[in-house]
Amino acid sequence: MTRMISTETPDGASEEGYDRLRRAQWLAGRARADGVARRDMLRLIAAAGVTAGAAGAASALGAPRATAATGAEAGAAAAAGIVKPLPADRFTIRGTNAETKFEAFAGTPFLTPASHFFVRNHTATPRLDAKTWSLKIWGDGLKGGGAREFTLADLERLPSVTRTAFVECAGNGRSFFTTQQGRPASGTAWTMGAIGNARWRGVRLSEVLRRAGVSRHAVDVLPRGLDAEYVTDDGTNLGRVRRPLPISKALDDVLLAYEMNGAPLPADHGYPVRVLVPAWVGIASIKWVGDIEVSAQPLFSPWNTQFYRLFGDAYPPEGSDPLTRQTLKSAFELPWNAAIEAATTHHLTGRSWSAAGAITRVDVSTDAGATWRRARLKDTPHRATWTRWTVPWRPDSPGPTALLARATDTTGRTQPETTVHNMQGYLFDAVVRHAVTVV
Ligand SMILES: Nc1nc2c(c(=O)[nH]1)N[C@H]1C(S)=C(S)[C@@H](COP(=O)(O)O)O[C@H]1N2
Ligand SMILES: [Mo]
Repeated sequence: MTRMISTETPDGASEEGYDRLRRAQWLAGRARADGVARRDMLRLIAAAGVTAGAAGAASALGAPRATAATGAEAGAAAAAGIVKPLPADRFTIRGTNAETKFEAFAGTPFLTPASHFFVRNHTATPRLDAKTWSLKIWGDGLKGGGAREFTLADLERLPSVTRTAFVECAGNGRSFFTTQQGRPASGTAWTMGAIGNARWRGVRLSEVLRRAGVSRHAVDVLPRGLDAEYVTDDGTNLGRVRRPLPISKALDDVLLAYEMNGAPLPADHGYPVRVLVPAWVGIASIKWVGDIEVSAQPLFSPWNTQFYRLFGDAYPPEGSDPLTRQTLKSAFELPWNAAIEAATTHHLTGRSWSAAGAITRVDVSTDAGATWRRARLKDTPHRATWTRWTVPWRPDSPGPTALLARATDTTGRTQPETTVHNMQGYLFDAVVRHAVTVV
């Protein structure tokens, strides 16, 4: 029997309701799921609360074969499709992606410079011309059904807002499912560097939707990237990267960002405009957005059906609800297996972050978890950004040990010792045992 693990988000209940309603609507022929395999939809509708008749058929189908891009087998020579330089002391190339080495954050301030910001590309960075770029808002969720186009100049003329937030891949930390918990997960083998924290400037999506004439019948919006169509390892073309957002979220705190840290967005991070959904899984922040469908019908895409749900022993066969918020994590700004000199005082540094609340404390152990002490926080903590911290350490005896950092946030949640496994390795939030050697 499977056991349902609910996600920790306080708004989990409403997301669950939202998703159940969407699946029921799909069954009734009232939701669209372009590009989503029918077997994936059947699997999803086996969830409690959706018509019982479909459940039998659906339960015979296993969780999907995960097809996300895997690792860096090809070696670090080519990060095919990334434009910016990727020096080896700063980035680890993983297929079409580049992970920031966490130790490379040591030299960076609170805001991550574009030169150090990780890149997650399903295919390749497109070279777009801001002069000819425009954003098309269309769909039957607009009054009168007519489409509206906005140039970059149009967006820049609208009232702007700035917001500091991390962008973090839902699979950040995935490799620790293998190395620390002994159960592999499919997908890019990130350590902890699939995150960056920046100050984004742009226009509220709600502002643009209002000007486009969003109607009260709109239920979902579907931003879509201008990068190439994504073909999975088994050759299935999933179309262009896109993921629906409920209209309630779209009208809340979502930005159409055209600046990152006071400069135009770099090519690799979505130039000229990306969606920015603070605190949510990175996939929600669609780069190089070219159009946004506003729909009066519920929408699905492969990025909220076969990907970005939790599948595995602890979850129902149809998977969890689609992922929304990121979780709670910490990391040391040190290389793995760093050599640390004995009988010298070191100032260990690291960062902790939470999507659900501000960090309230970080406890550090330098003896593999036997004893703990509190780190000094260097930033005023806020939700959806990170907080830098430091702790002094004077190791005496040479030999291997593990450094642990364990954060707590304002919701009262503390990082656990282990994360319940899921097949695609999302939302790893356990305390990492960072191997070092005292020499
Ligand atoms: N158009 C488009 N948007 C995208 C992606 C993509 O491949 N194409 N990758 C997503 C994923 S999975 C993540 S984690 C973030 C990464 O943002 P970054 O590359 O700016 O760090 O972008 C998201 N937006
Ligand atoms: Mo991601």
